[in-house]
Amino acid sequence: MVGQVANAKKALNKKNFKKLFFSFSGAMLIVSLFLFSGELSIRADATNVVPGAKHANDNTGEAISEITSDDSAVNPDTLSAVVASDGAYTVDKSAVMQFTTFDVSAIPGSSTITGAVLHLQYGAENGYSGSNSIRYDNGAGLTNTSITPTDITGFSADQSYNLFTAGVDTISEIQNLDIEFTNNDGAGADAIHFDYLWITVTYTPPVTTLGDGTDPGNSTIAPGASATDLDSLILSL
Ligand SMILES: [Ca+2]
Ligand SMILES: [Ca+2]
Ligand SMILES: [Ca+2]
Repeated sequence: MVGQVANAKKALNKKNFKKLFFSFSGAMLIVSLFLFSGELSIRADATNVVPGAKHANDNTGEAISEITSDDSAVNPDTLSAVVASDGAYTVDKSAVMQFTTFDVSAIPGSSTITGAVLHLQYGAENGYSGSNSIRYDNGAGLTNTSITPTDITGFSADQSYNLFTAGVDTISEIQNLDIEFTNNDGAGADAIHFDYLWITVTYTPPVTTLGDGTDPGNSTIAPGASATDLDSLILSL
């Protein structure tokens, strides 16, 4: 009887040990996956690139600073006129909004672009009946995106269009890209108001590799380079 109890206890301990071991391994696996994905996210650099200059076609009368922040408190359903400093870039009936460069200064020079997505938010004055889409020009003329403002209520949710898969995949193309919208409202004179518009760019910065035995003091590190491997480092004071 005593022996049976001892054996049963042993079996129980074994079972518990197994249970404990597997839950511990499971936890470690989750922890390592977490650490690994953390490392990946550190290397995926991203920045929002805002319009840098207006095209000569732009006759809205608005300032670029109106469209670089998600900050407008206007009521887009009732706002009918261009108002300076209200945080909305207003495109009245028959007016043209067109940006001809984007400010890529935050992206290190030799980076590899891995994504470029246009993001914007708009509102429409009640009665707007235009049909034009937001267009982009990557050198081949103005081309429709899939974003077409309609007479919604309030400001829209974030609207996005994948420029990268449309061929905008270098720093220079992003910098020189045109984004355009012409208000072709019909009867009445109803405006489209943009709160923000930018391109979210993801990129891999340049990597500088120093050969073994190279004196780092004699090397030039590419601006924005990310160190990925270091055999040894000697500091001379
Ligand atoms: Ca304004
Ligand atoms: Ca509306
Ligand atoms: Ca704004």
